[in-house]
Amino acid sequence: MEQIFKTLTNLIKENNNIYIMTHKNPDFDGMGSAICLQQIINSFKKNSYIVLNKKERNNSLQKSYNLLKENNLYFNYVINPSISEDTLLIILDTHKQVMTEKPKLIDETKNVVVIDHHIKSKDYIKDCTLNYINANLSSTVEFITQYLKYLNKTINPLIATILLAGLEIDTNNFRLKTTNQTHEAASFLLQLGADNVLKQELLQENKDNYIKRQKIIEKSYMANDNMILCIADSELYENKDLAYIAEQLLQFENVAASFVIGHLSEDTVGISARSIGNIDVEDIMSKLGGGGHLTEAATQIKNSNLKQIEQQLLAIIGGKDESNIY
Ligand SMILES: [Mn+2]
Repeated sequence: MEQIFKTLTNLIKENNNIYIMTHKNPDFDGMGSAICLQQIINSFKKNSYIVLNKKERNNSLQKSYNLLKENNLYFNYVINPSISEDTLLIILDTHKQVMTEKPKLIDETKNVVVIDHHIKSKDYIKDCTLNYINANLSSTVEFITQYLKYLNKTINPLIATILLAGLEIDTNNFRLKTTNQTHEAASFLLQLGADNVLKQELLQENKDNYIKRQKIIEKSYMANDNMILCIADSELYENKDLAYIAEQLLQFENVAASFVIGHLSEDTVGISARSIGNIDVEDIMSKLGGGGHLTEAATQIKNSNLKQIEQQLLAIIGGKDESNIY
């Protein structure tokens, strides 16, 4: 780990045009880590930009951005970066090109660094200057926190709070992928002044959304010994809503993998899949044209309906349809 930190520090110091990029639909782990890394880069008296998309960000992240702004901690970001010979591109929280905010950027940049905590898949970004993919880490926050510690640097308490939120989300409240190092990272963030109450506020959600989600969860059923299926109603959902339900389903007895099926648009049905680690949901989703990681994967299918997709999925996982017993 120390060698990685050393190399990363040298790369930052050697380059003048630094971009930080996380995955599409950024979350607290990816964006929190990016914001923290930018602060670290600032402390080396170097400029950097976080690569973002024009599209709307999720609500709680927006709350964090507003708070950062109020505290004069607003981060540098760019929508259309310009690559040069001495550009250093640091990718956080994913190691797959297609999942990044701007995949093309990777082809254009000579110096690419990848830091991720997901289980390494075959289509990882090749030809990196530095590549650190460690599935023993709970989150990218865990990496960044250890990096802070290694550099003997502190961070603003508000950023520490955002990082703690990221750590909590990625571990599903310290239930998944959590090691002693994860708790050490949390402890360090609290030492730096992370605010537990504010963190709760950042993670608070709209009550109607909660109730809607619970109603969907109510309809879930065990498709076989250890896989749970959940079919949403005919309303439209965002990917992240389906993903969140899939994550929640993992907390129930006997559940090793969860699948949530719902409409993403009029003609597109999405499945979000999660696993606690012993079932490869990427493999299952790839059979339906999707992808992801061992513990989190998804797919989108056009011109089909919920019932058809449910049947296709049941055929793949060898389950039986119990949805009508409710
Ligand atoms: Mn993550």
